[in-house]
Parts: sequence; C-alpha cells; structure tokens
Amino acid sequence: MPTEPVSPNLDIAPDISEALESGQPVVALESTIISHGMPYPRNVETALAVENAVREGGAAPATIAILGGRLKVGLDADDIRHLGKKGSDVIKCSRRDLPFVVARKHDGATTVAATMIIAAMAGIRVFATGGIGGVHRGVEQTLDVSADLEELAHTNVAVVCAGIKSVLDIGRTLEYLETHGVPVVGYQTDTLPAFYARESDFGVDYRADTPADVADALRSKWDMGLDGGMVIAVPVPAEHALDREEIDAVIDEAIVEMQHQGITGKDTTPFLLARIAERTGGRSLDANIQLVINNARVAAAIAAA
Ligand code: PSU
Ligand code: MN
Repeated sequence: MPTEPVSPNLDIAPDISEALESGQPVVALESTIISHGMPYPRNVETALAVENAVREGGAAPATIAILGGRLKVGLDADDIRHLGKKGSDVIKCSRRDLPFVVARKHDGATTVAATMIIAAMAGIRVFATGGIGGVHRGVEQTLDVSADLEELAHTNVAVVCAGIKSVLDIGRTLEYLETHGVPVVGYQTDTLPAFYARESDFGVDYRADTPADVADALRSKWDMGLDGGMVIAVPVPAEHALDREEIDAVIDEAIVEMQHQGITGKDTTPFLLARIAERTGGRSLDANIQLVINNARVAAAIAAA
C-alpha cells in the first residue's frame, strides 16, 4: 500500500488511529456536504446518521474537516454541530485553500478533493459522500472543472458516491476521468447513476456486484503503483429516487438563474443544491440524505473487504 506525506498539523482521533493501527475498516466522510451542501439542522442530523450507517456496516467513521488550522480526522458531535451551524461562514476548502486555512488557523470544510488529501495522509483508503464535483456545463466559457477530478487522478482514495449529477456535464466528466486513468465503477449497475436519479444516458467502465470485487480491484491498482482514486457509483435507493425528466428540468432552470445572478467558481455547487431543494419542495434534499446514508453502508462494506 502507498504511503503519503504526513503533515505536522494532522490530528487523528484516538478511536480512528486505533482502528487504523489494528487493521480495522475505516471510512472517511467529508464536511463541505455538512456546511455548504445542506441546510441546518438537517445537515447535522444527516452527518450523524451517516456516521451511524458506517458503524452499523462494521467500520469506523472518520469525518474530516479543518478546525483552528488543524487537519482533523474524526470529529465528535460538537464539532459536527459547529460546522453545521456555521454553514457557509466556514471556508469551503479544496486543495488550493489548504495552505492559507492551515497557516491562518481557520476553520474549513473539506470538499471531496481536500478530504481525499487528508484521508490519504491518515492512511484511510475508502471515502463515502453524496456527489463529486466534475466538469461543469458551459465549460467552454468558464473552464470550470472541479479540483475533485484532479485529486481522483493522483490521490489513493476510493470515493463512493451516487454517480454524477446532471448539474454537471456528465459526458465530459467521464472523458476527463478516462484521460486521467480513474476507473468509474457501477455498483450493482451497468448504467452510471445521476445522483437524484438512478440512471443517466451513460454507461460505466466496470460493473462490480460485491464489496470484495471493488476491494480486489483497488488492491490490484495500488499494488501496481497506479496512483489515484476510483469512483464507485451507487444508485440512490429506488424508493427515494426522483424522476429523471422532472429533476433535469429543475436543474436547467437553476443553471439559468445562476448565470443571471453571475454566480461562479466555488459558489456554484452550493447555490445549485439549495435552489434545486427549493424547487422540488425539499424532495431533492430527502433524496440527497438517503443516498449519502446508502453510500456510507456500501463504503463500510468495501472498507471491511
Ligand atoms: N455535490 C453534492 N453535495 C456537495 C458537493 C457536491 O451533491 O456538498 C460538494 C462536495 O464537497 C464536492 C464539492 O467536493 O461540492 C465540489 O465543489 P466544486 O464544484 O466547487 O469543486
Ligand atoms: Mn468549480
């Protein structure tokens, strides 16, 4: 297994370092989904429920964030409440934000990219979230490509998510991942899930039906020295899925509104998530919560395998 440079600013919670030292399964969880991805107090309830789902799956949950400039691996409930209450007053941190947030001893919520970096430092290989960033629609004008993709290209952490949201340009996101050698795996599906909806118009590179199947491929990848992550795409449970045409129409409207308001850069994903939740009367938020909990269960099983 690869080793990563370890920062002097890294704090691993005692239960997590014990689990890692004794070879017990650990699942990393991100914090931008708490502060920027969902409204208070459901963000806090969800983060705690996701940790429980990991525990029920037989793994230790390590929620990751930056508190007072320390890279925290494993938060307690008070830390999670703090991030959930502060919401978008916490700095959304991707790779480029880490130097200043750490040096200035600020609080930061970690995106998929930053969570992968810190998880890798701690030696955690499996990470569960809702959605990853990708190539945005309109990339021809904006060049908006999430740093999450670049991190997946280099950092040795598997990301269990609910596929790729149609907020993004799904086809171009897949092309980018292919170029960078990141396998996109359908968990018990041949079709790439589209977050709120169980299906997109795209297939996956490989289908895996069991946690062991995924774990074997990860081991093989890293044993060969092929650095980088893997996307494990899990469809939202059928009873919580939204209708594809309906959600796509809502997303189209939200994107037009975002362009009118001149929202760009790191504010785009939080804006779109909030607007979509508003326009669906909260149904997108319900789906989002259920899919993250489901991903946490799958990630725990992969980590155990
Ligand atoms: N997708 C979601 N919820 C989220 C995010 C994405 O459904 O909370 C967050 C994740 O933290 C992801 C980040 O890493 O947004 C991507 O932001 P950007 O597109 O600015 O890279
Ligand atoms: Mn972006």
